[in-house]
Amino acid sequence: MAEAAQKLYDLLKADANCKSLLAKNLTQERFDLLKDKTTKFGGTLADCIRSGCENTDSGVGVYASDPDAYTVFAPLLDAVIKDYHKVSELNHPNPDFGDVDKLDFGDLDPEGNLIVSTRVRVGRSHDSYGFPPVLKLEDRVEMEKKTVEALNKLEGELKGTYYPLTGMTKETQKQLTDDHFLFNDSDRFLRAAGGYNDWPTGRGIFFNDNKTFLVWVNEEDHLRFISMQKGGNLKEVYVRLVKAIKALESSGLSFAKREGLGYLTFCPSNLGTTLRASVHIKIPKLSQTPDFKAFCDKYNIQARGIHGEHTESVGGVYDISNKRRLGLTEIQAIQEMRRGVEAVIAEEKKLG
Ligand code: ADP
Ligand code: CIR
Repeated sequence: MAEAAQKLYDLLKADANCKSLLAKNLTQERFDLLKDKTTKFGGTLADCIRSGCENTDSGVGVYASDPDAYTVFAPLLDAVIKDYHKVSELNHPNPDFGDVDKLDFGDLDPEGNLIVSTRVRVGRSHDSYGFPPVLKLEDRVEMEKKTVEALNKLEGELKGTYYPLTGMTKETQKQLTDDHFLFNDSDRFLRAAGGYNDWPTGRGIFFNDNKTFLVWVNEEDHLRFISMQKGGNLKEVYVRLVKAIKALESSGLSFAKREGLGYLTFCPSNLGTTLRASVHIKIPKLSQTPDFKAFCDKYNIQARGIHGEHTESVGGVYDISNKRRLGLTEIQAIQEMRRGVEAVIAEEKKLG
């Protein structure tokens, strides 16, 4: 067990240029302290660091093997979490979605010139199961069954149908992915972490008729709830997601949570609120300025390509979202994204 971790650690140390949070925070002292430990789900240090050691161009480089890893491997994971979310203490507040009847924002781009679409997602984990490195095929199948039972209870605007990946034609999968609704198995960071083990068994997507509310089952996290639509109406998208979270939390499912860390997810970058609110936005001018990255950092926003993390922009359209998810409430994360997007729009117009 320790040998597997040692081999991986050697790979990490062999890349002197590695800038990941793993490389920064996995000191020899922490490695020695953790290398022989195992979680109650059977997770090891090797399971947590494999992706970052095999992919030294990782930004974060760590995935938790299971919910218990956040306790057993806390000396490493806490340091990475503080670094990513820019907090000095791990005292994540209780969920607070704000008063959805009194939101002080609506459409972030009322003229409809720049924002192509808006999406807000959260992740949830079943508290009785581990994360991909320790999951067995039967676990995924069981989780899928429990999840679909809960999803089938949704009503009104949230009512929809579950489409398992097993049996879905390649054409349908491609179309849904190209249209930004479905995930695929092309992320090498997630693959190295065990995220695609037994692919595609146990995975699938649920959505309503309008494809404005979707649930990913057993992608990176056990569950991802997604609200999205064309245009820039953040209010409509957010209110729908809050409604869905509340409905699913009272549907019999029990989600992994930890005092001070909020909701637990596979990747430590998603902990806490687990909320990522994004727009696809046309910013051909701002994105070409040398200060684009610094501009994003200033507003705690992150720019991604339009086919998801680690992809490129197409035609000057970027995915702009809140970067921090822990140490602030859901409504504060939304407001952080909103302020960032408003600043991006103002800057793009100024440059025009
Ligand atoms: P996440 O962290 O939410 O899983 P990814 O970066 O992997 O995000 O993106 C997942 C999918 O969601 C991709 O297909 C991406 O294009 C799509 N997506 C993200 N934000 C938006 C948006 N605002 N509008 C449309 N699609 C989006
Ligand atoms: C990295 O470290 O760059 C990848 N493991 C991705 C980190 C954050 N993204 C994610 O969880 N999807």
